[in-house]
Amino acid sequence: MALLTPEDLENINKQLQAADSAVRRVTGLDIKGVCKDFYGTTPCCEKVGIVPVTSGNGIIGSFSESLHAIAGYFGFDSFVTDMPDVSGYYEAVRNGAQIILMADDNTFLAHNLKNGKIANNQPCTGIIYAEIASRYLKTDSKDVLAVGLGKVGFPGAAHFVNKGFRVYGYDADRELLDKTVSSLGIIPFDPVNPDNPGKFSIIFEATPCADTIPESVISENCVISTPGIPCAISKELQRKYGVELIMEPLGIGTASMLYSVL
Ligand code: NAI
Ligand code: 2YC
Ligand code: MG
Repeated sequence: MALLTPEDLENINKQLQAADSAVRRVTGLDIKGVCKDFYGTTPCCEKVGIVPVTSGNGIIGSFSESLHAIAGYFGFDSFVTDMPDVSGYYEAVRNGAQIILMADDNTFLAHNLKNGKIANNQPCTGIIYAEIASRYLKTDSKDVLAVGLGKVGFPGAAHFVNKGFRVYGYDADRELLDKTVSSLGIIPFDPVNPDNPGKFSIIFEATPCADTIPESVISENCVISTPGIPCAISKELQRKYGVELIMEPLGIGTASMLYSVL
């Protein structure tokens, strides 16, 4: 499980603002607008209780504080409990939290105690990054390259399929790629196969590796929507092709979770 580091979360507000500007350029809406339109929900004074969790690798420096800043950025009233774990959960409920946010090493959840809705960060992240890319205003292409088909990538690829895109998928795990091809009906991407489209205007990446997008598939002004950490392309390639990069370590996925449980 690729865990966030405090370095990933530095200047989270600045990272969120930069991502919001990119989302606006790509879709015409800000992150809030995409979430509102996609989920059909609007926040109305739900209080968010953020509970630090000490299990496994333990508390990640600035993770809870980053969630507090992210919740505030999207207009939610939130607080981080003084206590972690079970005591923290109790403290959150006693202090009026309607939505609980908490994460161990495997699951990051949002749970709305009032309506019972619950969300998992991995599918919520894959789906919202795919939704943003699917709204790219500057292309009418319905071809998408999806690299990385795991817990975040698979739901993202499935979302593109559900929206009627032709998805070319690639994953380093051959067995996983074969399973995804048969379950989603996507086309296995092979960089050297002449039948595959050469270049894409919409690329989605969700891997824990850097530089996973080959230069050969990058078209001028394409959108690369990638929750994957570290970044899927170099700054040099981003500049060379005028790539619109949608990439942020935690906030876009968290907004997707919150809007999905309202
Ligand atoms: P996962 O391990 O379930 O899936 C990753 C997939 O990428 C695997 O199937 C693996 O075979 C594949 N892969 C690895 N290297 C590859 C390469 N060079 N080329 C093609 N495929 C390759 O991991 P998960 O949970 O889906 O997370 C993916 C990434 O997204 C991680 O870096 C994680 O930290 C990040 N993440 C980011 C979030 C955000 O809000 N930005 C939220 C959640 C996860
Ligand atoms: O500080 C805490 O409460 C820790 N227990 C938080 C652990 C989060 C572990 N998960 C991750 O780092 C990744 C993130 C990208 C979001 C989902 N998984
Ligand atoms: Mg994010």
